[in-house]
Amino acid sequence: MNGAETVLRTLLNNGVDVCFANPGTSEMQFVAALDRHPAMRGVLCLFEGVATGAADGYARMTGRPAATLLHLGPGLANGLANLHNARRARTPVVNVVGDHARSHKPLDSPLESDIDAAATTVSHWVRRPITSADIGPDTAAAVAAALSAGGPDVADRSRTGTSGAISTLIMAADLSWGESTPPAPRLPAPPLRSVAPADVEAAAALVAGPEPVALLIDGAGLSERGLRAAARIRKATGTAAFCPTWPARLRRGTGVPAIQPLGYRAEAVNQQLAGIKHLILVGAREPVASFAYPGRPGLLTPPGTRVHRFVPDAGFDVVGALMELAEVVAPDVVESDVLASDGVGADALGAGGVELGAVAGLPAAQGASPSLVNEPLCTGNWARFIGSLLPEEAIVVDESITEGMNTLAPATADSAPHDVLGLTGLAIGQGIPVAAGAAIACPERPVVCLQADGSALYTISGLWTQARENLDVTTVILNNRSYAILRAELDRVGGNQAGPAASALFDLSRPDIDFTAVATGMGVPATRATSTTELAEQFTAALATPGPHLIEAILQPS
Ligand SMILES: Cc1ncc(C[n+]2csc(CCOP(=O)(O)OP(=O)(O)O)c2C)c(N)n1
Repeated sequence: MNGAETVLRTLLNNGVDVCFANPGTSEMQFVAALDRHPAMRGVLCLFEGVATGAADGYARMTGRPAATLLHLGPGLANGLANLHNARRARTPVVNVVGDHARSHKPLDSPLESDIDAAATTVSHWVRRPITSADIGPDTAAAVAAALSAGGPDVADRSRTGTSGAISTLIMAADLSWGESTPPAPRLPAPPLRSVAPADVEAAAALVAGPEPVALLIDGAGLSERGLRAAARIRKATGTAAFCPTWPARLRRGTGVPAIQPLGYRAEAVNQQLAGIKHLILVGAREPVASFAYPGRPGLLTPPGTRVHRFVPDAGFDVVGALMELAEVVAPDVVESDVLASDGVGADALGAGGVELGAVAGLPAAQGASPSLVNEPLCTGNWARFIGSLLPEEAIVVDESITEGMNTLAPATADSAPHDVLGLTGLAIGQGIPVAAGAAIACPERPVVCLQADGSALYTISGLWTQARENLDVTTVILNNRSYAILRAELDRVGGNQAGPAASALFDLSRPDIDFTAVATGMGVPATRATSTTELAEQFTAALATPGPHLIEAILQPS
């Protein structure tokens, strides 16, 4: 057995059986070993950002890491942006990066670069096996490290969401082709940590006390069990709850207590948190503005609000902590009493506190026909139609950027129950790859990728992987033919009105990009919609036919 085979077999022993790959010469031994071990599913990605994004989507849905197979420093570097998103999502990923044989490295051949430096920017764990005896144990350690931020076992992770990290194993070619020792057995993942009883009591005192309190929940707390526990707390005490703008994974829809995402812009968050005296972090980071703006604070917590780190990070048992808190402050409210209408949004807060489950004017839940006013598609209407037609147990990948920023959450609060996967690290180009990975993770569930046009183009070749693997993904390109968010940002940083030179850098026309032609060329059947009726018809037809589809929704300026 050679070293590459030891890596592959150790990955399999440790529950890693999908590998999103873009290989080169230094990874050929690993590629050859795939034929001897069909239990490992190799998935070809035509750009490394697709491989790393797909690994992220896969693990967000299974709780188990996938492997990526990347070609030296440049291959890893091409995948960094989506590894950054995965790191921010706390997704477990195991990168296997090939390197030159050690005898070859001093020759400074063309692909020689500092792989370790590139890996360190996103990885929680980086290691190079030194001898053949290290290969099995180091590979097992890579998987354990990816799961190190918590999770008692694989089955539990898949129910509750991920709390992992990025591991990068760098394999010198001579170790890959050399004779190796046997694969290593499974290493247990470390258990989630529990919150101390004193911390539960302290949080309970705040929640049950006289001053306005809000929970900010992330990680596994956004699973159905977590949201039900938060809804119990709210029902007994009136405590509001929020989640990040674009969480890694959020359960939403009928029967699921709704939670209000914090707005993307500071002004919205200021409104949402106005009057709150205590903000209790439950597996969430303190809210900060995504960027600095002249004269504006970066921290979004209002000056009079105290922040309490009840569940410091997702390495803790977030759901368990919420349930313990619910037991203390809401012992008489049982889970079955908590309906979607008991959402944990901030409706009690006045300005800015709109409970998503109760937003007026939305189409009825899935199955009922929305009032189909046939009008040109625009920012204001597409989400309502998608929301009303969303199938049961859909996985919604949200890279809708400006087009869904304020509309998607309310439009889907009453949709059939589904999971939403968000743009955690704001490195765009995540949607199409994450959708591919999620579809491989959950072949029985429909995946709906709501994809802004500019962001789509970074990793558009992921459509080809969706076609190659015949994945059940319906991509809706929200085509406003611009980097719309950047127009607003120019103004917000004090850059004044965009003149012709600045405008040219936000404009995706001249020429218009024909997404239906691009998709068809990659093997994904595609249609174009310009009106709400066309979108509804094409979306329904795409969902009814297995395999990937793309709908290019041409949006008029609102
Ligand atoms: C990797 C990366 N490169 C560049 C950016 C900067 N950026 C943020 S949003 C954006 C444009 C997004 O345009 P689009 O996807 O069409 O969405 P829209 O703003 O039109 O809603 C860019 C270039 C980024 N966030 N990440």
